[in-house]
Amino acid sequence: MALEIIGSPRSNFVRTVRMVALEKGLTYEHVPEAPHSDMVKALHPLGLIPAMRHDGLELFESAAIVRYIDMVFEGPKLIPEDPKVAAVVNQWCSFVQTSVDRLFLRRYVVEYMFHKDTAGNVVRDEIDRAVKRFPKMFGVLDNAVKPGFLGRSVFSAADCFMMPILAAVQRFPEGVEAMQAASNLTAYFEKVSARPSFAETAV
Ligand SMILES: N[C@@H](CCC(=O)N[C@@H](CS)C(=O)NCC(=O)O)C(=O)O
Repeated sequence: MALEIIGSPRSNFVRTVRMVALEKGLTYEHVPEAPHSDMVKALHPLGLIPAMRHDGLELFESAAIVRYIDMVFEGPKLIPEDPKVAAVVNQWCSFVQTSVDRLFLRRYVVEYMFHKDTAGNVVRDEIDRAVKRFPKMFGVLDNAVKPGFLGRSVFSAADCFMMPILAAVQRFPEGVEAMQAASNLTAYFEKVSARPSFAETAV
């Protein structure tokens, strides 16, 4: 049975999983379901995306899906076999999936997109609080990509988590400004943007 990746292409975590499949050289079926659709609710207890189906297995949580795809299919290892190297990759995957996603996506991008007052103006309280934390987080990430990729010199699953979030944070002015001030991160973003897995999953 073909690998099915379920979830709207606009979701950063759906994009991560699709990037992983493409980096492995897989042909997969993308089912662009919105969160909380009947299909998604049947696959995820909270109705979140992404979800995956393959060979009788149904999965949710991007980290679990990424690990499954990397383990089961041929192609370059996106989480290396060596335990210490794998631990570092998993560390950065988890950091991006939790702390970076929370700050850049949930407290910034999502607030810009969906938190409006009755007149339709963006409500800035949470955005302004988030932006105050940008220098620290951009500094951490700028340092982490110094080896060439996130936390190391070789492309990995951590980059598949990082890139969609970096693309999203640059949709709004404070994100653009912070990115421009982070020279390593800018060079990293430009370099990884050229990979077909990133270009082909753009919306
Ligand atoms: N920890 C989950 C997070 C999934 C998640 O938050 N997905 C978002 C889209 S990026 C979603 O479905 N949001 C809908 C909602 O929160 O109602 C994972 O890594 O898969």
